Amino acid sequence: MHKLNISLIGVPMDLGQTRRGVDMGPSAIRYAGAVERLEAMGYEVIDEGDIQIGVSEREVSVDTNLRNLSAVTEASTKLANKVHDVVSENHFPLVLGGDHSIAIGTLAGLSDHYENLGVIWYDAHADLNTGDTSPSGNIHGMPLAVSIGLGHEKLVNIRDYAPKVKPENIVIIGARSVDPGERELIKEKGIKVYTMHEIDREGMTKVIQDAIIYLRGKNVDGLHLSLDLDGIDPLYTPGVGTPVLGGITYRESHLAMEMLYESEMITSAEFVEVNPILDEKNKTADVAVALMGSLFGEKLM
Ligand code: EXY
Ligand code: MN
Ligand code: MN
Ligand code: MN
Repeated sequence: MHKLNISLIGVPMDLGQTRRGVDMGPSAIRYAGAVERLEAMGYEVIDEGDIQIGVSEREVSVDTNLRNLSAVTEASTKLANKVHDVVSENHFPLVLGGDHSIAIGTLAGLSDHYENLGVIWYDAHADLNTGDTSPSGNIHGMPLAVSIGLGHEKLVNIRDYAPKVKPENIVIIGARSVDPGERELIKEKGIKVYTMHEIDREGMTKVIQDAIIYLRGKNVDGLHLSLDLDGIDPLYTPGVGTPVLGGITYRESHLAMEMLYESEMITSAEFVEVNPILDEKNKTADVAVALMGSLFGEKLM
């Protein structure tokens, strides 16, 4: 990652799931020193402020089981337009969530800048549900499906094009809670997944090396990192809405970020699902900021 100016975009979104507090994620991450950390490394950081999020719908929609569909669509569209503008200015978009439904907007704003965008999805979950397979109706379990063109047409067609990403350009890292419908889709679409099994067995070094070789082989011309803090073990990141035991360690995550920096492939990133109400002394936001340091090239010596 060359020293592009970084545009920080906050997305105080909690409508993609049902737990309160994740809308305070951007504040918690700023409070943990994101801007200062990156500036200390020599980057120019432009804090673009927060995307305005509407309120959830009062009435339950009759034609869909997706919660808060209109409000999520509206916010995703605003975010997509903002991300699009930031990339047009040749800035690096660094998006702060908010629940993971925001990735719908981020990817919609990014993808038409690239011929062949790649995505690394660092997460305990696959986020590949559609309205038909979702056990919850929560849109934060759906953004990756939406980005490959599957799901509600309102979400799929944000910025009037679809799909945003090719399934073969996606690498999921850290998966350990995958629903049956998601598992089928992974097989059907040939999505590359490194579960906790591969991380335990081969180690994070091999997993990231392989992921980089795989994505280079796909000739991606941009690479987005979508980092859900629940990918990491809740021991280190307790402030998330859907924690799953047995996750990636803090050190493995730093190593992953350092190797991604060294690859010089990352062109955008988002850090999502930080929920300060569920957290212990802003620990999860602190981890997010520490990992940002490694992703942007901070050295120990
Ligand atoms: N797979 C479950 C669902 O769709 O409801 C849980 C999704 C959690 C999504 C978190 C943010 O990554
Ligand atoms: Mn500029
Ligand atoms: Mn997620
Ligand atoms: Mn998750």
